[in-house]
Amino acid sequence: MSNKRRMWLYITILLNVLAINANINIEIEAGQCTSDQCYDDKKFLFYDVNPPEGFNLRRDVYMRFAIMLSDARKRGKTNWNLVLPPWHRLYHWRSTNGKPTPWRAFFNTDTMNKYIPVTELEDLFSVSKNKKLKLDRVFVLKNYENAFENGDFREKWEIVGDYEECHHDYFWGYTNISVTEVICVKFQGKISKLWELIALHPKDKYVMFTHGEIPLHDNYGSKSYWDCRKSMKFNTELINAAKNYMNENFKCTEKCSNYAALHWRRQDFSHNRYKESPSIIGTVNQIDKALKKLNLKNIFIATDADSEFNSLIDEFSKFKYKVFYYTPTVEEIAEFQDGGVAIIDQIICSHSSYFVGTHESTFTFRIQEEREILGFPSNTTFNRLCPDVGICEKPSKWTVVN
Ligand SMILES: Nc1nc2c(ncn2[C@@H]2O[C@H](COP(=O)(O)OP(=O)(O)OP(=O)(O)O)[C@@H](O)[C@H]2O)c(=O)[nH]1
Ligand SMILES: *[C@@H]1O[C@H](CO)[C@@H](O)[C@H](O)[C@H]1NC(C)=O
Ligand SMILES: *[C@@H]1O[C@H](CO)[C@@H](O)[C@H](O)[C@H]1NC(C)=O
Repeated sequence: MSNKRRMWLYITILLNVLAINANINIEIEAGQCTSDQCYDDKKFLFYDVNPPEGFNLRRDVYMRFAIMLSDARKRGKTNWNLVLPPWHRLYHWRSTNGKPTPWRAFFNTDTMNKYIPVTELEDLFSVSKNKKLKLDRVFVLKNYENAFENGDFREKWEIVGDYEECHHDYFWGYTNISVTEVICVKFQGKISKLWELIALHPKDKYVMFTHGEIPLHDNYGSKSYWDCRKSMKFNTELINAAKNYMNENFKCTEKCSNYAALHWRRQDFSHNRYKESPSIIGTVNQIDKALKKLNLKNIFIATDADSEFNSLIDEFSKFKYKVFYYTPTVEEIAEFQDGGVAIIDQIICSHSSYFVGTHESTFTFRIQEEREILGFPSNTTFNRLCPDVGICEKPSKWTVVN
């Protein structure tokens, strides 16, 4: 998973460079909407993501599809709605109720809906007259074996015949969803290229793509990227829980000045990326060096660490820091699940006066974006933990475009 993510990141950056240099413009082949019928004739785009991918990468995949629809709307193609894939059986989640969870449990779907029309799957059910939902087409996306054929990364797709992996019958745990036809497609390139696939069956009303992480952003970090990102506000209960915590511990609820925050991503990172992960002592030394200069003594820590977290807290105490962390009550765990608890951690990190994150963690990236939106100076945001020894690449700065 980690190598794939790295490759995805490189390709995204590469494509952006290409797009800037060569001013690549992708022609959308699907017909533009010209008649009134477009407005009555709603169509629904479904997508799903590679099962092991985490919550925060999935948020980025949502943005790719949302921007794809928003860009199409600007060209007059207004009949498509994005169906929000329920959160179900996430690899990292330990406490969940096991049921498919709608997006409104975590996000403000009203503000999302102002960016593009979004529909929760369960709401689509409630308007459907039948007991079953039959999709017209599922495109099962698959990477090319070699992304750089003859040394070039070229955008392309190709329908491939039946092969073993190419079937799709998992619909977030629902057994009353089925599909008329599954089409297997090797794909590489920007997400707007999916319109070419949709155009193959212009009458389709319910179209789905699996492996939504394969198509890339058309313009990562552009104004439309940030407009979409801003629309992904968290749900009010989670914001209130985070703000209550901040108010109790730091007497502030907006841009705070009296605590630093650290996202200490461990678990799979300390195994798979041990070369990039500092030791416990290494972590404390780095934070101490930064916070001394800022004269901060309060440190809030968000982490997925297990028992080693206690050792980290002990070390910090030796340096006379006051360590804070959010511990949900049993009721809060039941209400918010792991997903909501993690978001509360993210909100608290987002409002700190100084933030240090984990290299290449999408959980950290989402905090950095939130801080950009809140208007913190970038030098308080794009800071990373370095490994104890060896080189420490500077974090990429994706600054907000308003
Ligand atoms: N509460 C809490 N949970 C965390 C924290 N860091 C990671 N997690 C949990 O671990 C999951 C994995 O992190 P994600 O960032 O979502 O996973 P990902 O999208 O694969 O991204 P990476 O961080 O790049 O692996 C999160 O969704 C949380 O459930 C944290 O600081 N606090
Ligand atoms: C599918 O099943 C779920 C419960 O398992 C139900 O809530 C939903 O309404 C059903 N869908 C349709 C289209 O009837
Ligand atoms: C960030 O930059 C500003 C302006 O250069 C400077 O005044 C401030 O001290 C810097 N903050 C940190 C945390 O380095």
